[in-house]
Amino acid sequence: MRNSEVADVLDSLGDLVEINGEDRFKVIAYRRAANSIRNLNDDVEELWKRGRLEDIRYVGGGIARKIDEYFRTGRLELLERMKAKTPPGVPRLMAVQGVGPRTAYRLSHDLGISSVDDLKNALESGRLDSEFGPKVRVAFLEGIERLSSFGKRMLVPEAEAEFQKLASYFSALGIEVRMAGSLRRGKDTVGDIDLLSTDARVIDATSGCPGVAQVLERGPRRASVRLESGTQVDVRLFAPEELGGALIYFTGSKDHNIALRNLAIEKGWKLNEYGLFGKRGERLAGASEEEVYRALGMQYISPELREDRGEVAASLNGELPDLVTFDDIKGDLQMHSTWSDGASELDEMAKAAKERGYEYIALTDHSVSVRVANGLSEERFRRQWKEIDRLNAELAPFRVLKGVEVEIRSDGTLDFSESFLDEFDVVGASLHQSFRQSPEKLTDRALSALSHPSVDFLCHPTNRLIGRREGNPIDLSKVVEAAKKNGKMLEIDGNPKRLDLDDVWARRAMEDGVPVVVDSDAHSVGELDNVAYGVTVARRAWLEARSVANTRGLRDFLELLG
Ligand code: DGT
Ligand code: CA
Ligand code: CA
Ligand code: ZN
Repeated sequence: MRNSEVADVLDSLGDLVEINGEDRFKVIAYRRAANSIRNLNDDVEELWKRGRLEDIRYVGGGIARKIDEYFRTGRLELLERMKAKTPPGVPRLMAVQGVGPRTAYRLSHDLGISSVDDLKNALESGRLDSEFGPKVRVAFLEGIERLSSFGKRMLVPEAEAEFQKLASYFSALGIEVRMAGSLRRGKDTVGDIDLLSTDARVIDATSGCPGVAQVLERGPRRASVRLESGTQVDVRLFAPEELGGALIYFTGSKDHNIALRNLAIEKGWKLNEYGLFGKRGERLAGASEEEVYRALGMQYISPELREDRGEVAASLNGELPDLVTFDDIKGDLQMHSTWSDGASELDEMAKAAKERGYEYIALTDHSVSVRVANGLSEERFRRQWKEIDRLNAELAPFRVLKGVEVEIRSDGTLDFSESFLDEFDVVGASLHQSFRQSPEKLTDRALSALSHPSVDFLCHPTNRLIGRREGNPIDLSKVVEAAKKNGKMLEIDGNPKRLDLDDVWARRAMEDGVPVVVDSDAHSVGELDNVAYGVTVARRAWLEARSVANTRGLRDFLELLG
C-alpha cells in the first residue's frame, strides 16, 4: 500500500503552500485529504486504478488530479515548483518551537538565515534585535536549546515503526528478534533500538538491513548499524540458555540491572547478561526472564516497572501492582472532530471508537476562545448535541457523551458559564493560552479550574510537547492536592507528543488517591490508537485498573461523575 506515501506528498504540499503564504483553505484541504488517506482502509492506488479517488472523503477533483499525476509520473509538478520557490532551510527552521511558517519564510527570504545554527548566531550577535522583540528572541533561543538537547531521541511511534520494519525484515529471513531497551520499557522517548536473537544469521543480516547508512560495529556476537533515518540499531546474539538473562540485561534500565545484580551478590551469586550463576560458577537460570526472577526469589517484573523505583523490593515481597491493560479501558474521554480542529467527522470518530470495542466516548471539542482550533460557541455546541443525540439513537447501547475541552482563560475563569457547563456530560479543563505567566499565576489557573463545580478533570496538566516545549512550570503537588480535596480527576493524555501527566506524576496522583483518566486526545480516527500509549504511561506509573476512572463501564463511570 502506498497510502502513507501519498499522504506524505499531500502533507508536504500543505506545508509548502503555508510557508509561501498562499490560500489558508488550500492548506487545510491538503492536510485533511492527507489525513483521510493515511487512515484509509482501502488501497489508494487501487482506487486510482478504478477511477474512484473522489470516493475518498476530502478528496475532490483538484486533489484527485494531483494524486493521478503523482501515480502516472512519479512526481507532482506543483510540489516541485513550490519547493524551488521556497527559500532554503525553511522546514528546518520550523522545527524550532515558536517559529511558524511565516516567520521561517521571513528569516530565510528576508534575513538570509537558512539553518538553526545561523538563527542561533544571529540571535546571539544581536543582529535580530531590531527585527524581533526581546520576549520572542528569548523564546527562539529556548526553542533552539530544547531542539539540541533532545538530540536524536525518537518519539515512541517513530521508534515502534522502525522496530516493526526491522522485525518484518528479519522475520522474512526466518530470523526471530526480540525487542529490548527503552522501547520495551515504554519510555516516552527512545534513544536507539536494541534487538536480541538466538539465530546466528542475525549478525550478517543486520549489515544487510534495508536503509543501512553505516555499519558501526561488527563482531561475532554483536552488530550495530546506523540507518539513513539516523536511528542506531544494536543487535546482539545469544545462546538460547542465555536469552532470559540477556533480555533482562538489555531491557534495562541500568539502575534496575544494578539493583538485581546487588541482590545476586548478597547471595554470593553472579548476575550478568548471560544469566544467573552460583558460587562455583554453575548456571542457576538464564533461558527465560521468568526463570531468572524466580531463581532470585522474585515475582516477574513487567518491563515498564524496571526503573529502580521500588519494584525490586515490591517484587521480593510479592506486592507488585496488577497493572492496568489496554483491554481494561471501557471508554475514551478526550477527542476532537471537524467541529473544532479534528480531521474526522463526529460520526466517524464515534463509529471507529465503537468498532474498537469501547462502551462510550466523550467528544470534547475545544471551546470558543481557542480560535486557532476553531473552538465552539454555546450555540454551536447546542447544534452538535443534536447530532450526538441522533448518533446515540443509532449506536445504542454505545454512548457518545457530550463533552468539552473547556479553556481556562488567563484570569483562571472558564470559557462558559457554570449553568451551561452543567449541561455537558463530561468537562475537561485545559490551559492552552498565556503560558508566559509566572509559575504562581499558572498554578492558580489550574487550581481555580479544579475548584470549579462543573469540571471533571484537568487535561494534559503541564501542556508539555516532548522535545519541543517544556511543560508549564506549574506546581503539580498543589494540583494533585487540589484534585484530591475537590474530588476531581487528572488526565494522562495519550498523544505520544504529550504523554501528560507523565509516569512520575501519575504515580503520585494514584498514591494520593486521585483517579486518573487515560485517553487519546485524538484529532482523527487513526489517533484513537493513542490510548495505548497512555496505558503504557499508566503502567509505568504503577496504576491498577481501579485507579483509572475510564476502566469503569458506562453506568459506573456516569455514577462517578455524579
Ligand atoms: P535509550 O536507548 O537511551 O533510550 O535507553 P536504553 O535504556 O535503551 O539504553 P541503551 O540502549 O544504552 O542500553 C540498553 C540497555 O542495556 C540499558 O537499558 C541497560 C543495559 N546497559 C547498557 N549499558 C549498561 C551498563 O553499563 N551497565 C548495566 N548494568 N546495564 C547497561
Ligand atoms: Ca536503547
Ligand atoms: Ca543501545
Ligand atoms: Zn488540547
